[in-house]
Amino acid sequence: MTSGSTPPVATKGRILSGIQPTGNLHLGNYLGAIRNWVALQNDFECLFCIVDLHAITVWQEPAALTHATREVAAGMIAAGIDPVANALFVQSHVPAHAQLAWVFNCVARLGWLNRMTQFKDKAGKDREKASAGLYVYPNLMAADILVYKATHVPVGEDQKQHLELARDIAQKFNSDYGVEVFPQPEPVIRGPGMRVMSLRDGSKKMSKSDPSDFSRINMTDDADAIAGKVRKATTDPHPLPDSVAGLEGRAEAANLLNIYAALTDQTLEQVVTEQAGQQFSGFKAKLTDTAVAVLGPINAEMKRLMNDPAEIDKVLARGAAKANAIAEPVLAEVYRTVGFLSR
Ligand code: AQP
Repeated sequence: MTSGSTPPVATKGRILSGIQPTGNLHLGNYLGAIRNWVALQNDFECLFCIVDLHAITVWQEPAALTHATREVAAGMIAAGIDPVANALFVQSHVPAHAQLAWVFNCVARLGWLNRMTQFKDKAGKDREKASAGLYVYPNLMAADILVYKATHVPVGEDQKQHLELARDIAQKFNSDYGVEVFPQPEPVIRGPGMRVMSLRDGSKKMSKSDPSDFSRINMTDDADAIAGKVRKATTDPHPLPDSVAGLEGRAEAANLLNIYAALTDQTLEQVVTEQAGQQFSGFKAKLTDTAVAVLGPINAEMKRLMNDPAEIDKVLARGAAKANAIAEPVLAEVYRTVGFLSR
């Protein structure tokens, strides 16, 4: 580890965004996160982290994890993330994430972690069998953010509680040691911030780890696969309503209309008015065409990038070098503050 002074945060603010290489990127990742990150690049200094340390909090097949790590990188670049202007890197390539997370394991209180709803959701009924890593996942997420002194974090609804915890950890560290090492990272919400639900069950979010591939539209799906999945998407026997209120109790219809609205950059109200009284068959055909038009070019670029894994690895190595240059001095500052003997 090198020491020295911490590089200043860019005046426009620094953003840390993370994504797990736990499988295929899907439409939820694209509409709920990546598309917004692309827009944020213009206004902030951005660090995009492929969080493989988080991924192994639940079992990952090693070869699949390696493949997914490159595929997520390809998907982000194909969707418009600029890896030259920003840093796109793999979390395990920047050791300071795990090193700072250990310090945070000693700052965060058990009571704080016990309140994390995502642990309860992901651990399920058999909590005793969940990994210790899944339990302390929020401390690692705090380290992901604070090791860069990030000022802003784009968060979905499901990550808000973890960002609050990162803020609590930053504050407790500063006050325990009587320092001002960490800023209070702010949530940033840009775009519709939508939650895309499973195509099979409108009450579950679209997810990489859902065992049914028909539950999601992958960013790698071709036009035929998209058409097949939209055709098989769960619906109900009624025509589409003429008001948003008419979507009450119709989670699957609401999900498809929300997806269409996001893909066409319209509000849900506009789409409901436009599609009022339509049968699902006609609407699904429109939705398919729109999804293919948006995802087709991304899909083609992803395939091109995946044909040259060495080039992806090079991009990620450059990203890691940039990230390490920011993170190492922050970790050194933390170690000095804590009182670790310098090497
Ligand atoms: N269905 C979704 N709708 C909107 N946004 C979503 N995101 C994920 N699913 C949806 C957002 O994508 C970003 C990266 O997510 P992640 O990969 O770090 O973790 P996740 O939220 O746990 O995603 P998955 O697909 O559900 O992965 P698994 O199955 O491994 O848990 C985040 O900003 C997230 O909000």
